[in-house]
Amino acid sequence: KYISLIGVPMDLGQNRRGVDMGPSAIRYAGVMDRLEKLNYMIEDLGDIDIPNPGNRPDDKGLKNLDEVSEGNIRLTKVVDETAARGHFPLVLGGDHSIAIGTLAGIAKHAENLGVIWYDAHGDLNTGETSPSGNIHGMPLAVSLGIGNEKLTQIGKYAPKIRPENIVIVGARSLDEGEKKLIKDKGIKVYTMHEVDRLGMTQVMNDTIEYLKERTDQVHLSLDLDGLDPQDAPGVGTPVVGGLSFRESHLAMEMLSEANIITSAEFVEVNPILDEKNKTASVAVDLMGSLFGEKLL
Ligand code: DIR
Ligand code: MN
Ligand code: MN
Ligand code: MN
Repeated sequence: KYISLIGVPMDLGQNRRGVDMGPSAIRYAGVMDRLEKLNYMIEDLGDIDIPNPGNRPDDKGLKNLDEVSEGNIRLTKVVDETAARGHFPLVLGGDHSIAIGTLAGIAKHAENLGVIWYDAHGDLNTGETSPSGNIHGMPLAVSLGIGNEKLTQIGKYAPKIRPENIVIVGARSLDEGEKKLIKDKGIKVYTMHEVDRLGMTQVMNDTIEYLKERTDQVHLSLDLDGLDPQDAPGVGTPVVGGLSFRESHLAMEMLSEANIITSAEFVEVNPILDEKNKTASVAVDLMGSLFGEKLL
């Protein structure tokens, strides 16, 4: 089996500089060695070229719209080619706006793509509902075909995913427009309340069963801020009360056993805000579990 690493040094989808160094931080934390030990063939495709930020007013409330769009168009092409070669695309972020390109590249290779959105946030905003104008709060809406055309039309088709094929895990910060979209579209969400009540074992069992019934491939989009800031401090928008390292580790092991994940991205690693590269190390630990690492 082949895994292709794709770095995306994108920091224009949000306000905190430094997340563009996420791919370097994850490589430094030893992702190649870790996955090679699991008997995968790994190729590192290097980093996608991200345009410099322009010096002009926001586009209808969307910050750096043209640059985020162009970066994602380039990412779409690389993910598409990677999937076409039968490799597993493993995308390293970079802020979460890059999920727009990852999903645009991968979705055309599936009949019915499923998505696990592991995140403190819903990332279901549009220019109209966003409190920040930051595109990293919008990629899930964009992938549903909702939002600015310069984003929804990347890959020249929309939508990339159906609302009933999405499962959000770890949510604890949702804006009003996002709550409305979740209700209107019937998107399945395991908030922290459900994780507390049911435990991660049942949450993942239900998630796996749900996606197995209705999808043929599943993309894992893992925002490190889904974890609690104690375990993953190097993120731009930390929210207290998050998923623990242990819960996340278990979730990855269960996904590995179920063998349903066909592409993944680990995003929002910001080494400038981190403590001794802890968050990148956690990302690599989780990748290890996702790809089958076991103690015994
Ligand atoms: C907030 C924060 N909902 C926004 N979103 C974040 O700006 O749209 N997503 N941090 O990961
Ligand atoms: Mn930069
Ligand atoms: Mn996110
Ligand atoms: Mn988030």
